[in-house]
Amino acid sequence: MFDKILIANRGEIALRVIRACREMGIRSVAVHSTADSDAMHVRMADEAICIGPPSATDSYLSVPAIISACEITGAQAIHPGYGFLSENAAFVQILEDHDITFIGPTSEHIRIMGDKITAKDTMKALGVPCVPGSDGGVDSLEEALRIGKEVGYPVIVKATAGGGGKGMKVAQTADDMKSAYQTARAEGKSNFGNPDVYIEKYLTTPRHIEIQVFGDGKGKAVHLGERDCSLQRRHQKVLEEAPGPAIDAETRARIGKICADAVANINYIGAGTIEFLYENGDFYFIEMNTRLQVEHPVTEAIFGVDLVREQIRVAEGYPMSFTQDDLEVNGHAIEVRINAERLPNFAPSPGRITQYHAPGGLGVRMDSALYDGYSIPPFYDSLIGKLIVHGRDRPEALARLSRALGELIVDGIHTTVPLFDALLAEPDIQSGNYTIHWLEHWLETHLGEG
Ligand code: MV4
Repeated sequence: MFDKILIANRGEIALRVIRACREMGIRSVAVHSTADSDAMHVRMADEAICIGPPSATDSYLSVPAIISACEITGAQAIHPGYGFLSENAAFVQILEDHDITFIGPTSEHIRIMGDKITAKDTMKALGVPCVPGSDGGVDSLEEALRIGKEVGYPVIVKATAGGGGKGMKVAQTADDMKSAYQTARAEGKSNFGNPDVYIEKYLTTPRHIEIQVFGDGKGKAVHLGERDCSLQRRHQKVLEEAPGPAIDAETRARIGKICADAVANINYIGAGTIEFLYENGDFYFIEMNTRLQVEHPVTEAIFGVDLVREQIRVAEGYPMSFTQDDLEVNGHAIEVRINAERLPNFAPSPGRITQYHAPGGLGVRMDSALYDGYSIPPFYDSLIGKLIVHGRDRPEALARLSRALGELIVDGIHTTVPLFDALLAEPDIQSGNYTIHWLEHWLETHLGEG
């Protein structure tokens, strides 16, 4: 095994990785900006090293700073967490060239999946069902109009390098195509330096269902079912659950096998998520994420596995510790993302935590880097905790979530906790009857958002 791993991240996900390292007898190295000297990941790791000023560009995203920290501390591997450098192919390429192990997929797989046209071509060739649309990129307005006619309106024009909803434009009719095509191209170019776009049939009321996959890099791979992440606001997930309320065991096994076979075929290594839109009983691939995701704990809860431990194992060439036959869904899990944000507008609310009390008890997991007296710096994203509950079934998980939210105390700042109290009172949430547009609509009618 590795004897030392550097964690190129902060907050709750850095703690998540440090905890896995400690259980495996591996020493952990925290890196931090000057704004994070008092952060929990710095305290919890075996060693910590300052890598730069508050701005993430000059610290958590600085490739030279992170590689230097690795060399100074003698860490043999880097776990990137999520965000920051976790899906940066150029960074991973540098590590590959310098014999530092990246705990994650190869730079080639990151590059393929980072370009959505290439990702879709690849998945389609591997037998994964995709949204009908253009075959690859669309290079002219004339071609865009031809494809619009072919697949039928509404269609969506997407930037191949897009993300977070940027570079995505819906054309309801042919009259909208010129503007949608030009705007998507312009946004792709200005935000990501890549004007290439592709076109898909626009699905009006799908769910966002993502399949967790895991590969050993040597042609073996498994799936760990789905997560329903339809509840989003401005392309930020708010609540995630597993299994998906709309997915039965047979459907899970069918799409899961397609996904596991696909990633086995390309010798994919480590954790990955294959994202689908799910409408009228059919799955349509949209993107693949080549990292551990924020919401991975709901999958860990229902399958009883430690995904970070597995990532570390396969990165060093060990086999996965389970096969597909070992993996069985057990109960139901729900995660809510607790952000330092003030309702109704979700304005950032950094500041000093005057009192923090985490909920506990059966089936409750609180992943957070908060502590009494901690000051949340204003420089990073607003996620301050994830509350994950696990029950024997969905009603038990919902009741447990309500109970755990009641125990949670985060004083001194504003948080999104009141949102979850309100959501739990909604019949559609209680019954699992929601699509990707449900939350934005609810926020408009209940908080006057929009
Ligand atoms: C779509 C779509 C409808 N049809 N693609 C949004 C971000 C990016 N990851 C993909 N997105 C969408 N792609 C087709 N062909 C609707 C969305 C979408 C969405 C998807 C998942 C979760 C929330 C969403 C909110 C708005 C739009």
